Amino acid sequence: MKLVHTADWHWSELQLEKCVASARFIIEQLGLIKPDLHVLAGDYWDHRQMLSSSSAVHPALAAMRAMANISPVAIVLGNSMHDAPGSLEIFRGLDSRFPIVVAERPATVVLCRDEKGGTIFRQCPEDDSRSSAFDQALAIVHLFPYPNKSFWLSGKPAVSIDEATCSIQRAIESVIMRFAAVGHGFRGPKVMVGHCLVSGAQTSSGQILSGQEIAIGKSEIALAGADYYALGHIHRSQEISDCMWYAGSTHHVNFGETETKSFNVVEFGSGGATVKVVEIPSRRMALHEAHFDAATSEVIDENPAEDWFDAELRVRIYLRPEQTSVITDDEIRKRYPGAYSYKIERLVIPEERVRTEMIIKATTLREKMLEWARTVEKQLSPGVLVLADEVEQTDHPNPKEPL
Ligand SMILES: [Mn+2]
Repeated sequence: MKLVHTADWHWSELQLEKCVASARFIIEQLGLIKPDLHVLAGDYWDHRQMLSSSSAVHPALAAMRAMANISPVAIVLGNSMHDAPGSLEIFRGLDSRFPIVVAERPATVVLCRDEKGGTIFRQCPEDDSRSSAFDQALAIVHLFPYPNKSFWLSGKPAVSIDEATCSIQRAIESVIMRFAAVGHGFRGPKVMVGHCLVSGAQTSSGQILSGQEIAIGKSEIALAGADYYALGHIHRSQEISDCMWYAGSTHHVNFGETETKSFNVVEFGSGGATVKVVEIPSRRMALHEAHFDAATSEVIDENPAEDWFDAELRVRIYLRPEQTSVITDDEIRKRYPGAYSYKIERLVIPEERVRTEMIIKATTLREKMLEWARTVEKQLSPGVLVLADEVEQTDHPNPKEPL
C-alpha cells in the first residue's frame, strides 16, 4: 500500500502561477508514483473563492480531477480562514476515474475494492459488521478536519473562552478515542488525516497563526492508533513525532517561508511505514527587516541569513522621519543582490521609538552607551567607552568575593 500525503495547497488567484506550477509538478509525480491513495490535509483553498474568469477555481478543480484520475483522494477541511465551510462540496460531484472523499467533520472511511475491482470509499461501520468490512479493506482512513470553534460549539450554550476551549478539547479527545475504537482489529494500514495545530510544531517564520488556536498534544493524537499521521496547517515540512508528519505547503505562501517545499510518499510494509520526502520546486519568499544608518549610509540588517538569492524578497525598512528621502529603493536593492523580485516596504517610526529601539537592539555595552548618549544628546568622554569595553571584557566576579 502506497500513500501520498500533500497539504496546504492554498489555491489563490493572487499566486496562481505558483499554485499551477506546484500542481503540475505534483500531478506529474503522482503519475509516476501511482499511489493507492492520496490524502490532502486541508487548506486546499487560500481564501473563499469567487466564480470568475480570474479566480483559482478552474485550475484548482482541474488539478483535483487530474489527481483523482490517478488515485483515490481523501481531503479534509482546513481552517475556515482558508477553506470556507462548504468549499469542498464541489469535489463530491467531480467526474473522475477514482473516488474523492471529503470531510467537513470527523469521520472514518474504509478504502476497499468493490465487486468490479474498482476502488471505493465506504463509511466505516461502528458496530460488529465492521469486521466483515475490514475483509476487503485496503486501508482505514480517519478524517479530522480543522477544529473550528463555531462547529464544535454549535448548539452549546454561550460559555467563557476557557470553558469553550476545555469543552472542545474534550470533544477532540473523544473523537480520537472513537478513531481508535473503530480501527481496532484492522490489520492493514491505518491513516489519520488531520488539519490541526500539534504542540511543539515549528512554524515558518512567515506563517501567522490565530492567537486562540487549539493545540493538541502529540501523545493525544497518537491515541488514535494510526500507522501514519498526515497533518496539515503548519507550512514547514516536519516529522513531529514517530510517523506523524506535516507535509508543509505545496508552494511558498507567505514572505518568510524560506524552507524547501515537499510532499511525502509513504509505503506501508510489515515493518511499519517508511516515508520518502519529495522536494517540490518552488520559489522561496524571504523577509528581511532593516534600518538605515545615516552616519555610514548603510542598510543595517541584523538577520545574518543570506536567503534571498532567486527568492521573492520583501524588505521592510524602518526609517526615521528625516531619513525617508535619503535612501532610494535602488540603494536598498543593492544591499540584497540577486533576489528574483523585490518588494520594499518603508515604515516611518516616530523619533523616540526609534531611539529606544536602537538601545535595545545594540548588543555591546559600548553600542548601548553610544545610542543612549545620542538619545539624550550628551557627549561621552572616550574614557567612558574604554571603561565600558573593560567592564564587558572582564569576567563577572564572584559576588561572594569583595569587589
Ligand atoms: Mn495553511
